[in-house]
Parts: sequence; C-alpha cells; structure tokens
Amino acid sequence: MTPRTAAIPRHDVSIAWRRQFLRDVIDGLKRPQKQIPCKYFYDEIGSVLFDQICELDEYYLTRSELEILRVHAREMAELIGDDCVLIEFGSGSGLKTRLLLAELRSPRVYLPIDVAREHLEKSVRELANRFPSLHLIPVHADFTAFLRLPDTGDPKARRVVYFPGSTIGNFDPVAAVVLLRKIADLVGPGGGLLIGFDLDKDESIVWPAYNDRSGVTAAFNLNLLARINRELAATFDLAGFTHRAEYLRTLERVEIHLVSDRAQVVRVAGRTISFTAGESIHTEDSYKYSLDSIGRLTAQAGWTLVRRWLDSR
Ligand code: SAH
Ligand code: AVI
Repeated sequence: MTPRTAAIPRHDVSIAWRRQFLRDVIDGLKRPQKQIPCKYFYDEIGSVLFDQICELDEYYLTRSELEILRVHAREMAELIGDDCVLIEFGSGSGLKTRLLLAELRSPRVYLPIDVAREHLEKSVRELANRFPSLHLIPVHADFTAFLRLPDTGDPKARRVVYFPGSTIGNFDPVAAVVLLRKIADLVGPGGGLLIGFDLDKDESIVWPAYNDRSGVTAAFNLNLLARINRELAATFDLAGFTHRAEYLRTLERVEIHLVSDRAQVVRVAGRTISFTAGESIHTEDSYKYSLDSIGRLTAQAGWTLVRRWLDSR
C-alpha cells in the first residue's frame, strides 16, 4: 500500500530560518552572559537525541506524563469535545499525540507545529498510517514567531491547543505568559488548551534528569555547537566544552550551560568570539512549577483552569 503521507502537504512558515539562526547566535554570543535560544537544539540529530532522553531512566518527565495520559486521556477527550481542530505545539515524535488522538471523537483536523522538519515529517507519516481518516496539516514553524494558521475550512469548530512535555518550562515566566496569551488568541473565545507542567520536586530526582549517567543530555547540549559548526560555518571544538546542568531551586529552574574548559577563540560565520576558561554559554532553562505558580501563570495569560491531572507520585 502506498503510504498516505506522500499526499500530505506541509505548511511551511520557516522563511529566512538560517539568517535568523545566525543573528540569534551572534547576538547571543556577544552578551556578557553568552546565550543561545534552546529552540536551536532541535535539528535532525538533536531531535533524535531528545527522543533518547525521553527513554532514560533518569528523565522522569516523559514517563510521568505518559502515565497521566494513559489514565486520563478519555476524560481529556471528553472535555475537548467532538469535532475539534487540534493544534499541537512542539509535537516532537508524536508519542503523546497518539494517546490523545486515540480517544478524541471525530477530530476535524490535526495541526502539529514544530521547528524540527524531519521529525515533523516522520511523526506525521506514522500518524497518517495509524489514523488513516484523520485530516493532517503539518506546520513547520517557530511557534513563538508564528501567528497565522493555514485555513482548515472549519471556522466554527472548537480549536484546542495541545502542549505537552513541559516545553512551556523552557520559557521564562514573562515569555511563558506571552506565549500562553498567543495561544488564547489562536484558539479564540471558547477554545481550549491542554498543557503539561513539570512540578517542582526534590533535587535528588530533578538533577539526574539533566545529568544522566549515559551522557545523552550532554550530547544533546553539545550538538548545539556541532549544529552551529555545520550550518553557520563555525569552528567550535566540542572537546573544549562541558555540559553543566544545575537545579537553582530559588529561581525555580534547571539552568543548562556549555562551559568552556579553557581560554579559546571560535569563528562563527567570519566573526571572532572569545571565551575565558570557565566562561559558559547559557543554552536552556527548564522551569519547575508549584500548583500555585501554574495557577498564577495561566490566570495572568487569561486562562480559566477547568481541570488538572497529576501522576501517581
Ligand atoms: N511534545 C513532545 C516533544 C517535547 S520536546 C513531548 O512532550 O515529548 C520540544 C519540542 O518542541 C521539540 O519537538 C522541538 O522541536 C519543538 N520546539 C521547541 N521550540 C520550538 C519553537 N519555538 N517552535 C516550534 N517548535 C519548537
Ligand atoms: C523539551 N523540554 C521540556 C525539555 C526539558 O526537560 O526542559 C528539554 C530538555 N533539555 C534537557 N533535557 C531535556
């Protein structure tokens, strides 16, 4: 049988992506605390590494959220209602998507939005084979920049955004409110949001999730420099940088850095960037929440909490 996917057109909003990547990297590396936005982790290799992270014993987030979905997806689907337009933010491998789609009644159309093009295409191919009657519109875009969705031909259908994985935690609280407001605008009055937040927990659980024994998270972090070498003609020596992840409880976040092991100079697209020994590039934050902080954040963005589900732990 011919895979249905050959006929799935992708909606592409990634105009001038490379130029934006270069600008963000140069701007970020010129700051006193060097930084690179974490959305650039997800090239083809980074997406595979992220999937490996999700399978690590130490990375409790995926397991916990899958448990929540297995137990409660039916109830979630009932609250979403029949005939919805489902829009997923950062759909990744689509594993969590399948559990929700299996319970949804007659969804009109499913629009996964992701910056990782190859990953998006692969997950959409798998979904198309699993849900042959589902209307799929993959959207290759940066959801922080992206505002207009393709016309789905269902102006009256309820729009619901699905945003699992605690990807919201990769945004600082101000940016998170901006993004949640943007989602409210996207779904319109009466629309919905099903979102995953990682709760704050003991350091003995959080720290290993970002410092796994097999070094996959370190490889994921370092791949950012490899990607910059590949795509922006840079000269990062990966052996000269070390992954560092710390749980800064007072700031309610895990901070991830790449630390320069020695004084060194790197060229990026013709520009020179200097590092002192021990200087770092801040590559990601992963915020952890309390039930109160989730309530405050979502209320600030104009959302009313209808229901929440926790895992057994
Ligand atoms: N939802 C999945 C994947 C989470 S990983 C899960 O819960 O396991 C984060 C996903 O969001 C990745 O697939 C990444 O490519 C995507 N992503 C990160 N920043 C993004 C952005 N600004 N715009 C679109 N997709 C983004
Ligand atoms: C996608 N995001 C929620 C992950 C997290 O846990 O913050 C990304 C990640 N970074 C390192 N490990 C996983």
